[in-house]
Amino acid sequence: ATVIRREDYTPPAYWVDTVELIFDLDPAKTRVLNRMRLRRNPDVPAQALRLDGDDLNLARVLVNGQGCSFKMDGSTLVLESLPEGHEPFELEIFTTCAPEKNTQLMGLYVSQGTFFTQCEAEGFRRITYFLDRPDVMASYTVTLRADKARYPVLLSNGNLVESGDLPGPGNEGRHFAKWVDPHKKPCYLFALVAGNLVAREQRVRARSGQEHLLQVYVRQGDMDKTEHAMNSLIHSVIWDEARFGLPLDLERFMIVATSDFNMGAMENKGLNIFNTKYVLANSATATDTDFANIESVVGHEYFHNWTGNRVTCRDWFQLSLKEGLTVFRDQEFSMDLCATPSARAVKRIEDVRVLRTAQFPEDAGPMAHPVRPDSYVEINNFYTVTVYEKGAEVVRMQQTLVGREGFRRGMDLYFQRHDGQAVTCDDFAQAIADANPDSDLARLLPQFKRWYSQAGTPRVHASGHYDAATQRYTLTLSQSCEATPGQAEKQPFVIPVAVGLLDAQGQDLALQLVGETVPAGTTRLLVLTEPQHSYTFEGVATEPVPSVLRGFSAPVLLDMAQSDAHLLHLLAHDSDPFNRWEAGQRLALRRALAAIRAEGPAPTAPLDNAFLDAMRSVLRHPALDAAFKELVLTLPAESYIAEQLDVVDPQRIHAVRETMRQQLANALFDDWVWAWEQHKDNGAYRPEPVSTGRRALAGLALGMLCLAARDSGDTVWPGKTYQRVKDADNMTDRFNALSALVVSGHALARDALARFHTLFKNEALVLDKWFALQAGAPDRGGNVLPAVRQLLAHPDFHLKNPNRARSVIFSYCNANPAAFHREDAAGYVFWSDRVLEIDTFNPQVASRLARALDRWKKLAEPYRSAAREAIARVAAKPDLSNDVREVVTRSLA
Ligand code: B3K
Ligand code: ZN
Repeated sequence: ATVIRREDYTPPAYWVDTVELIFDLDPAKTRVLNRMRLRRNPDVPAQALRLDGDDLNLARVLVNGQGCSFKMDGSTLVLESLPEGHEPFELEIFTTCAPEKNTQLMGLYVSQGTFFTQCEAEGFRRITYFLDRPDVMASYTVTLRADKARYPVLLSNGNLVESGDLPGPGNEGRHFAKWVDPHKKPCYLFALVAGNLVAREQRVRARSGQEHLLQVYVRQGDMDKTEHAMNSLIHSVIWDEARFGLPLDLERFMIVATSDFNMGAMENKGLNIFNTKYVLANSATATDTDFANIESVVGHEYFHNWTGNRVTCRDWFQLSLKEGLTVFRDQEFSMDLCATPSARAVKRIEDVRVLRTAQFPEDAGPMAHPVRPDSYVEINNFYTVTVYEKGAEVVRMQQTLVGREGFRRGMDLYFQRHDGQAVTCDDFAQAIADANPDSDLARLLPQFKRWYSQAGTPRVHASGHYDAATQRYTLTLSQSCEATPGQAEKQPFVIPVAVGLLDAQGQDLALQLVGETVPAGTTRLLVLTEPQHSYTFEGVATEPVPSVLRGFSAPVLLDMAQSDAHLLHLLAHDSDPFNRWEAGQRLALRRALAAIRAEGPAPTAPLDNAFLDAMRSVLRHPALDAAFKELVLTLPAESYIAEQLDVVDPQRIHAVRETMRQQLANALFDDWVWAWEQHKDNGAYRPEPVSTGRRALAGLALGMLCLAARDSGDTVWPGKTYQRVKDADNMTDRFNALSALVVSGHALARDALARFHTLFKNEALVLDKWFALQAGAPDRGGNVLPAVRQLLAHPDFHLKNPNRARSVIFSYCNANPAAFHREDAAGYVFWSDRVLEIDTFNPQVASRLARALDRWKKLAEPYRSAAREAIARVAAKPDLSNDVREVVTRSLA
């Protein structure tokens, strides 16, 4: 396997101006005629044309209509004797491929009798020979030909210009459709779909007056689950015009759902292809979380139309140029759709929670890489939380530094400069800075860009000092960042730290830095650029309580010696909802860590009355939203707790957290009853933030009541919960009730699971939840692994379907630490078997699973050695995919 390096980038030796593709679609043998107009790139020394290919059967190559000599270099097609000079020439390549044998789900494949494509990052080479790199942008004309009865719907990018029955002998029952994409694009945005599908349609009129046709294509029978996706799409179109002035640039915009998909969705120009999980929803089958995810993924793919498609990446190292920016955009979209500041804050907290529980560990582990990586073996391994979520934070910091309006100006300039181009992360940051010449970003740009080049999560240490005599408060911030693979030394980052000070009544102080004549606001943005800097506020009458890193203004670890009293004060009063939530998390974390570190058996009551009272006050608070309460009352995840420890004993962490949950359940019993009664009824189901929050809190309460019942032997609450499984009128409430029984391990769980399965046996996405719940259930004496093995043998289990594989195997290996990390190492053996098995047919899914043991070096014995052995066992297989090989090699390094 070769290492690809960013510094080795050179422009392509040839440009492809136009591509004409003709497909004769057949699951066993699809014929592809690819007619291109190419010309030599005058800026590059003359050289052979090297076209990427993978798993293709080559039948014919013609240059300007004449046969021509070629050779193969591995799977690369090499043409040495092409016309000299810079005149365009025509190259015609005829290949075949076998879509029904394509289990990788990259390139052209068949899912439930329908043809789909997935080309990003390097799948187009599995369809035809091509310069498969994002900086080669061409105009596409695509003709699809297929059996009309089996494939009545034929779709590709752009506009439909012609369709009809195919004439002539041999074409009986066959038809065709011809599509022209008016926009140039890199080949990774190519797509086709052919099958028996139906569409929900909606016409919308843009500000310019132009009409557009929006379509959501699904299988017959799924139409009743398309309304929310369509609404999300309409909102996306409106939002991108309103917030960024970016209109839809096509007559028609299509979304197509498939149940076999490696990831969430794909932004192919005008023809987005989606995992059904992010399209199909109605109140009976989808939870509030599903509805929210659909909204943000539909938004995300739509927003790519400008950030990714109109302006694309020069090379794959620049992936975050489109992904970080588009995640930022979808986060802002979901926030802007919130009616209240509180709902916005809840969304922000959820996003930060993902960053901290998934990206921070990545940044501290063997796969750590900068937002703009320097090298890769397999690019598909770099569609990571670092490139996506940390990348989004890096864009967010730019917005923070130049302000919301300044950021809009920067985006305008970015499109003015780069529309139609393939560019770099530098080009993006430069545009934002150039549009805001007086900003801190412009002043600090080279240093700011270290966020793109340096891996690792910076640590900010904060300490405050109050001087009563001078009525001054000094906050000292310092920064550091641990070494990551290949980067021993780190230079200081530009870290925007939003700070507030609370008085003894919990009110925000007006803040005045020394040297200023008047106070300016209650939240100040301190921009830390040095290793250490002190900021002094004056006119501070009494010792304040600092609220540091409000809104999580930078993706850093914050170290601060905060007393319980200060944290309780923040939890009770902070006007910044993020830090208010964070104070509760810190109080809980502190108690968890103390119990984990304590000598001897884990303490039976890690939570003190001060903490429990504070939690009760939040739960009963008359003014706080239910959604926010649910976040505060949820303890930090086991994986998040693990990250705070140098040596990780997953069993101990689990035991302590479970004890804390039990204590919270018992001590607040009456309050949980109250919370349940107050929030359980919400009228007709609507997936909007207020009732979503109420359902979440009711669900948490029910879970707690079932836990409490387990301790007390009470049967009333499990009984009520079972009743809820039976008669809930929406999936959120039903699934929360089912989870409460399963998680508390109540005897009724068995029956409830069976009943649930019977009800939803024909709903694939609901069955995924059913599988995932069982594979993710709390371990009781090692019972989960045997249950997981049984689930794999269940008639509804299909290993080759990524969603189903993830629902069982990932839920167990990646999301159930105490069940997975077993003293007998059986979890690891199971993991290595599945990685090896899946790698034989779908390397991308296998490679994701391979990362379940990323953090093995932190594990306590006997886990550590056993984990290492399991990884070595995977690595020992000689014919691993590049995908898995890269992950296990880095893990063992
Ligand atoms: N751009 C695609 C991801 C493609 C993943 C390729 N392994 C989806 C997205 O980020 O919108
Ligand atoms: Zn994306």
